[in-house]
Amino acid sequence: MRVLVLNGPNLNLLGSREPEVYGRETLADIEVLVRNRAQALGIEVAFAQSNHEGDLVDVIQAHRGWDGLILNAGAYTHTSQAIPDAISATQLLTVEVHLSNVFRREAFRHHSTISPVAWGCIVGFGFRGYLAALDLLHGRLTEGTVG
Ligand code: CA2
Repeated sequence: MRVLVLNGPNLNLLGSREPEVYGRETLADIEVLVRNRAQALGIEVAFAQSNHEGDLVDVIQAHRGWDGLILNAGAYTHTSQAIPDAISATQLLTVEVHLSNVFRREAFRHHSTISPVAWGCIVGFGFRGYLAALDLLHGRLTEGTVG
């Protein structure tokens, strides 16, 4: 089982500012936590981050045929048409993750262009959202159920 964990713009800055919104963990910390959980579950993971929308599309396309995608597209969540198109084109089973509870924040963060093409969305649980996404993908892919 192969899962891509993809992070969008500014998430490379995690841990440096706004810990009350995004937590104290750096993206490298989150990668270690995800890799440890993935190893325990027998999942191969690839981790990537980019500040550029087209790069995110390229990475998604390059992982066509993988089993799952855990995606925090950052602010592109609210604007991108190309990223959901890439998800639709590759048919990657996608869990959308947001560290913060976007529904407690500004109205522009309440809309996601990713959600309509995602299996589901996890918001507001900080780094734990990535671990939950991994568990959910593992459950669905091993049980063969849709839910
Ligand atoms: O809550 C999330 O995970 C977001 O995807 C984070 C995005 C934001 O635009 C979305 O609305 C919700 C922003 C990520 C910015 O990350 C920073 C990290 C450290 C310091 C400043 C920004």
